[in-house]
Amino acid sequence: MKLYGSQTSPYVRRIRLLLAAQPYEFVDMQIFAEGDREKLLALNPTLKVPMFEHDGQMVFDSGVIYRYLTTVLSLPALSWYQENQLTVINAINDSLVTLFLSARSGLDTNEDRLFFNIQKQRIAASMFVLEQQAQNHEFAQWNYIAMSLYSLLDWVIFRELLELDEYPALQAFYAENKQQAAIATTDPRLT
Ligand SMILES: N[C@@H](CCC(=O)N[C@@H](CS)C(=O)NCC(=O)O)C(=O)O
Repeated sequence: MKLYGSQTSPYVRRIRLLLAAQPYEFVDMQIFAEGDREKLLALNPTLKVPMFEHDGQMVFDSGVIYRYLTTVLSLPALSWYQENQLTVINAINDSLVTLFLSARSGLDTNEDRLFFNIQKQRIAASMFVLEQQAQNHEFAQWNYIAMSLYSLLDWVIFRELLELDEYPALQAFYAENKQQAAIATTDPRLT
């Protein structure tokens, strides 16, 4: 089993947390640096991480990798409710990546622009829903959904993308799970 990714990516981290007890090779790539970008392009035309290689099969996208691993590792399939939770987590993650890359491209994301405003509206609405679910203790089990949520929150803190003051239940979830397996070794601050 071989996982291609980067130390900072929250999408990669959720798979690393899932594989915490498994032997696998981690290929740490600098996806925006020239050499690794060529390697990435040769392996995956979407130019995104993570990718997963097993038994001569290459699998793209964290969600598809999870589905692949449900078979290989006999993990439980996600319920439709959990699928929706993951979609909400991914919506925040994707919009934050979009804003992050916009800022890195020299754009002022504080400008009153439709493109930036819809990302921010999606992030706020989705964070509100996750906060309510955390208040209802819906992330009490350390499963793939909780791992995905933790990876998102820690990346938000690491990159200073959002203030978490308005989300006390999500902060409590974050604090409660700091000691889980592979959290320390997958910390994005280790870059
Ligand atoms: N839907 C993908 C999203 C993966 C993704 O956006 N990864 C980011 C790193 S956090 C990436 O590779 N970004 C490169 C880019 O957007 O060019 C998944 O779940 O794996």
